[in-house]
Amino acid sequence: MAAEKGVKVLGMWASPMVIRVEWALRLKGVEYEYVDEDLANKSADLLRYNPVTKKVPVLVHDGRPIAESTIIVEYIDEAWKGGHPIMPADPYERAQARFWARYAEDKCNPALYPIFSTTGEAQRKAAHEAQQCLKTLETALEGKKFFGGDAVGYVDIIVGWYAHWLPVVEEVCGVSVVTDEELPLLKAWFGRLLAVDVLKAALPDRDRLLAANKARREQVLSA
Ligand SMILES: N[C@@H](CCC(=O)N[C@@H](CS)C(=O)NCC(=O)O)C(=O)O
Repeated sequence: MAAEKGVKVLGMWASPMVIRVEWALRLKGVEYEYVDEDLANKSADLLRYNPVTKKVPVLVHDGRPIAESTIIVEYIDEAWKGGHPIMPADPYERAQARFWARYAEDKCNPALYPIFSTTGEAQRKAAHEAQQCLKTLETALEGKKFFGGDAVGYVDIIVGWYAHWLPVVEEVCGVSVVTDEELPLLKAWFGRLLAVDVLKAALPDRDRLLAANKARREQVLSA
């Protein structure tokens, strides 16, 4: 049987990890088929293409699957060399981009999640700790329009979900994390990032995201 041709993304509409892959493909101008997964009832394709973690996103390129969003984004940049460059051309800058992406994955994301599962004093403490992490991340934006410089690059794609998802989490949880006072560079970057048409076009509907996160928070707090 001939190998399956084309580009497919196995995703889940509310996933901030999946948006990275869709953004990278859209920035490159690559056409793809999007398949929305029910994560409570994973498809045979998801289990077959990502038997190790069974998570989305999975990119399937000409029948060959790749898992892990950060790895997929790097793959997209290498597989479609033309068009919008995602990784910096300079090896030192590339290493710096990987460093900040890793910092966000390893430090900022785990610091953000507890805001969602706590209330009161514990939540205030979690929000403060998340702010400290984001303040460190923000230093990588100093003097720049995007983390990638004048254009959206790897770090923007990896942490860009904050711009759309964090204000939703703030509203659902009744806390302020990214404010003009505490994180002015990051806040201004939120606005610039969400004004990029190709990125904006892939975002999930805010009201739907808000409703899903409200329901999830209630579920988490009542568990
Ligand atoms: N490190 C992974 C994380 C992916 C991930 O956590 N995906 C979630 C959706 S946001 C998922 O598939 N969850 C289903 C599960 O854990 O079974 C990546 O960056 O791709």
